[in-house]
Amino acid sequence: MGEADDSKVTGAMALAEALKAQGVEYAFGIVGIPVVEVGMALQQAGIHYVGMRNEQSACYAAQAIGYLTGRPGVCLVVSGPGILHVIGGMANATVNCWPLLVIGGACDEDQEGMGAFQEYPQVESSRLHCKYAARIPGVRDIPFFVEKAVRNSMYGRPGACYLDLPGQLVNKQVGQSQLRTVPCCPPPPKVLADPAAVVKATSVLTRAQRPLVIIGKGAAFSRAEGSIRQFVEKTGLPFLPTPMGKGVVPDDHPLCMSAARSRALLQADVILLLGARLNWMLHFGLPPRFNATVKTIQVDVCPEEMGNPRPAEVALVGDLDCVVKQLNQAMDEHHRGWRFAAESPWWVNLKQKADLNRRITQEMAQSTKLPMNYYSVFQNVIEAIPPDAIIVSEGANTMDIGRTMLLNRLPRRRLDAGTFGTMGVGLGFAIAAALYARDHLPGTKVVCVEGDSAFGFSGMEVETVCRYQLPILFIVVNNNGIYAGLDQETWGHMERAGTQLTLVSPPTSLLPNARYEQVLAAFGGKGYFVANHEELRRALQSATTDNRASLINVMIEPTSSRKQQDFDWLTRSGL
Ligand SMILES: Cc1ncc(C[n+]2csc(CCOP(=O)(O)OP(=O)(O)O)c2C)c(N)n1
Ligand SMILES: *[C@@H]1O[C@H](CO)[C@@H](O)[C@H](O)[C@H]1NC(C)=O
Ligand SMILES: *[C@@H]1O[C@H](CO)[C@@H](O)[C@H](O)[C@H]1NC(C)=O
Ligand SMILES: [Mg+2]
Repeated sequence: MGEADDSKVTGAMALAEALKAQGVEYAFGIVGIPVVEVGMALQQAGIHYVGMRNEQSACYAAQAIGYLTGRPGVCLVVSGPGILHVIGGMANATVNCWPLLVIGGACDEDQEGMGAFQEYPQVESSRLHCKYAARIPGVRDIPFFVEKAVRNSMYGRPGACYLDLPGQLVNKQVGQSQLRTVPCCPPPPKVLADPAAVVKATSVLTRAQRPLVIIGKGAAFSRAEGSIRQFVEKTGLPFLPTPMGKGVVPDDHPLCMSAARSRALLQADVILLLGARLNWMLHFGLPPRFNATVKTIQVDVCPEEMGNPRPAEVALVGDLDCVVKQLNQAMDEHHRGWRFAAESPWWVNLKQKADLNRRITQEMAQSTKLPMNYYSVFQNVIEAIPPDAIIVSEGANTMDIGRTMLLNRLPRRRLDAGTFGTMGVGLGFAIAAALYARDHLPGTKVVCVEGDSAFGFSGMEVETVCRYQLPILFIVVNNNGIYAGLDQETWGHMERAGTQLTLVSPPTSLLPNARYEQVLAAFGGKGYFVANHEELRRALQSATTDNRASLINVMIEPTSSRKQQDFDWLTRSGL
């Protein structure tokens, strides 16, 4: 091709084409100097661009897309403050092991060190929070860096990657033929576990008196639902999902022992961890929540996770789905016909405890007392929403009780505050889930269950939801506060006493009876304010069939809480 007919491309166009070539489907962000043209170029390249109202939400949406599709979503932000606003999101994606690519505009390089507009050490700031961070040196290098960042975000343990785009590159033109060409990186290569360790795992498991399988979100991410279901059904072993492992095997499967979670963890003698880490969510695998002598069989894609934080009896490194297939095969070869006895003392013990816990929960769920409690609200929600809905949730009680009450029957249908326990992720996750549902799972409803405090972190994203016509159903479980609030009357006494509210109102309290549904209504969505079960049922019936976004603001007892727990769950303060 001659110099004369070598068509020119800008940095923005080269970036968009490179992302498209790497299989990126969605980008979320907020534009400004110097990335406005990048946003437009993304759309020209056929990548869905969603303009959000806060970079954090954009970053959460992009990482949820990474989890749902297996390839990273892009988060596009401006320099300086834009980058600082996504650091939390990058950290989150890395803590959660979700692929994500953040692209930040940067000041022009010839102004660096001079106090340029929004100048900030962006690559350095990102580095701690992601797997790979680099500045793109020139337009011709863009395809190389994009492929490397996309590949790094997915390979090994997934996480966030960051690319810095100096402003002068955005509109700089080069001939198309000058771009370094890089093919689309394939999905991560699959790794198998050591065959001898696989055989050892089956012999440890089959000798166990009180075995337990824990299914984590690593299993959901690697799409291991088929092999895991086969494994638990073949072996008849009890299993527990972690919050985002819910649905890999249905929550209402007879082998699911979520209702006896504490007992199962405490008394198990062998635990098979499938893509679940022994972090705070699993109480580190240590006493008092576990038996000190429990043996663990770890299955994880990340070798560094092995033996963390306690030695593993068997360490199986590899792709979750591949390793579980290996386990299935080893069971057939070495323990053909073996099945953990359904009449064993362990099963009897677990079922007794699960039945007892279910009865207590059912009693609270059937309560007709007003104001409503969490359990009776969720009972109505689960009866009204489609069984295959994607459920997004955040809050404290709202999320914890919702994990128990809102069942998932399919994998990757629950997104919540996860490993990092971050408030503010819900709206971004819901927006990503709604786009994913629209394009990949048509007809699937997205239900976003928010505590009233949690909703406040990113509530203005409801404008984004209405702008892109995403038919999300929001349910705000409103107890007037963080963990608990005050009722209107008590608040009123305080106000009328003319006291300085900043000195006396509890730090956990929020404005009583706040009308969150009106926020959505302001942008054309449908809001409902409900204070009793009948109103809730009617609102759910109407909202689940509505093609608009809806928000049901559900007033509950301000001091409603969880059923009595055997162990405190991060509640040292007693709140
Ligand atoms: C970014 C962030 N800031 C603060 C917190 C502390 N925090 C934990 S849960 C929570 C909100 C809980 O209240 P709500 O969402 O109303 O749920 P509820 O327990 O009242 O149902 C807060 C602020 C957090 N987890 N993340
Ligand atoms: C821990 O396990 C051992 C061996 O299975 C058992 O003897 C012991 O009673 C268990 N301890 C607790 C606290 O359950
Ligand atoms: C990070 O993403 C996870 C997904 O597991 C989410 O649950 C969590 O709240 C997020 N945390 C932050 C800091 O964004
Ligand atoms: Mg609350």
